Amino acid sequence: MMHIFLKFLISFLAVISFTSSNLNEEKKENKPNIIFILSDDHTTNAISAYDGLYKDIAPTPNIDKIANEGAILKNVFATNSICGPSRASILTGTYSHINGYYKNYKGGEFDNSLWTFPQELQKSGYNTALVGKWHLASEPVGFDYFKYHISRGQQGFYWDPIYNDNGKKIKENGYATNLTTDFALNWLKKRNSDKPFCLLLQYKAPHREWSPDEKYKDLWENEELPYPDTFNDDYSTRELTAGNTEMTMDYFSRQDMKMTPPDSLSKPEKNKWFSYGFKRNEIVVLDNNISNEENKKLKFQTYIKDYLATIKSVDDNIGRVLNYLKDSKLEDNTIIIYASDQGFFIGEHGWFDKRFMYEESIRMPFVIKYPGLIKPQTINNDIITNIDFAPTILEMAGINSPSSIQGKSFYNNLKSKTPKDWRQSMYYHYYEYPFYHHVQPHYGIRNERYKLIHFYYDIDVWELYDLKKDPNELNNIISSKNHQKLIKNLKAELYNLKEYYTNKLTLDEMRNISKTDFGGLESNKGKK
Ligand code: SGN
Ligand code: CA
Repeated sequence: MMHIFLKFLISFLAVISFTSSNLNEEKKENKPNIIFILSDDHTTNAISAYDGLYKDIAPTPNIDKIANEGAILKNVFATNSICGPSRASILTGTYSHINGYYKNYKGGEFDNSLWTFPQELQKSGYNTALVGKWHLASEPVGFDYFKYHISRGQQGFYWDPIYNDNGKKIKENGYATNLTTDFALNWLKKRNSDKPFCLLLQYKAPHREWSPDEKYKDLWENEELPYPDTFNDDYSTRELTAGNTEMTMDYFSRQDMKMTPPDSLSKPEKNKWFSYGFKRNEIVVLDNNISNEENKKLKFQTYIKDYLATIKSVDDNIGRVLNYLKDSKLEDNTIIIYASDQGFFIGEHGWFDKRFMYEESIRMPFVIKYPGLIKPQTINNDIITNIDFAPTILEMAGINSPSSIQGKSFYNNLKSKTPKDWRQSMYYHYYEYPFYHHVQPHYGIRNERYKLIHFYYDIDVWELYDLKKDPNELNNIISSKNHQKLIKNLKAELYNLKEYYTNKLTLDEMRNISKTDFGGLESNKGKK
């Protein structure tokens, strides 16, 4: 009896494995659809799948669902932690010094004659679309359809946003995260279904000024949310770098704090009133009857609640996309990725914003689902960077990348088959200075355990962190006697990486690039 049962079980399993291998074969013939969802400034510390401080208070069930049904990547890093440059690296698979987009919009314009992965997909028969935040100044190339945020230097608005809809300027009514999803789903419903598709769905949220949807405005109203461990960092070992920024709670504006201006003000006066807080001598006080220390905490509470609430809308809307795929039977052959252009500080070191090579800023969230080809609950810890996205997406679509791009496909890593020669360290370089946020330009190297950084603009400071012993990067051990040999080796490896990625710029040339270019600001005036 047992024998017959076993025989039955074996043939049953054989049928299953045959069907699933057939399914995979079929997938190779039918090109997968791709939905690449990119948000703006979403730190892994605010995604429950990454196990951050707010995981129980503000869970992200839909992002977690992608991770659970596919892979979560724990060490994906931006190579220049700021919006436009990271987007340019994602699209071109190259470093800023190769694609030329070092700083945000007002410091330049992305050269749209460059090769990008959406163009390659379009050329290979994909139907392509971009909806939401673009932020690269020049017109998007490689899309059959685009509808992207304009106004405020292409940052766009949370409420009643204005879009460039295939060349037409359109003001829409409502909340940006919901609207951007509506437009993406509308395009998916109307697309030419004879072709595979690639949709870039790029949310403005949770970018500054962190405006939540009406229904989420008062979530956690009477609660005091927890503070990160380094909230009261006094920068004592890093005063010239970490200690001299414009990213502390002192730099929140009245608009960030959602204060109400007097009725009597004209529109320009109101704008000025709202932007109070940006300069060093302008400090927004929420309550005159409490200490500076208590005011700092109060400001953080407003900030963190608004930030997490905007993420709740992002997560809800990802849920809408997942439901659409399921209902329209597209789930099995669609790759879905969720990432953000860089990380963000949510009170760590007493900061908001990004830019620094410190962990919270460079680590990008990255979860991906590809049914049948990436195993559910895959966890990957390899060092991956934003220049690797383009070749990976193309390889999954069965398309070769040109040899001129610098990134490497991590498709094998996602299948738990990391190549033996996979990189052990990454090269980083941040340029924009002094606006916004006064972060000294720097470059550096990070491997699994150590991080070496050189700040060079108008200071000459090296920092070394042991991420194993000091994960919060509070102790700069550059002068430690025991580490001098390591520092020598890391420096050599850093210069090798710089050479490998062919960054031939001298320190003076790099300083020149860094200068905030007010001429650029003027010359970009009038551009959409
Ligand atoms: C705006 C923000 C800055 C932010 C940059 C870049 N100020 O200038 O706080 O660092 O964008 O952000 S704001 O008050 O005008 O919002 S990025 O994500 O586009 O790089
Ligand atoms: Ca950003």
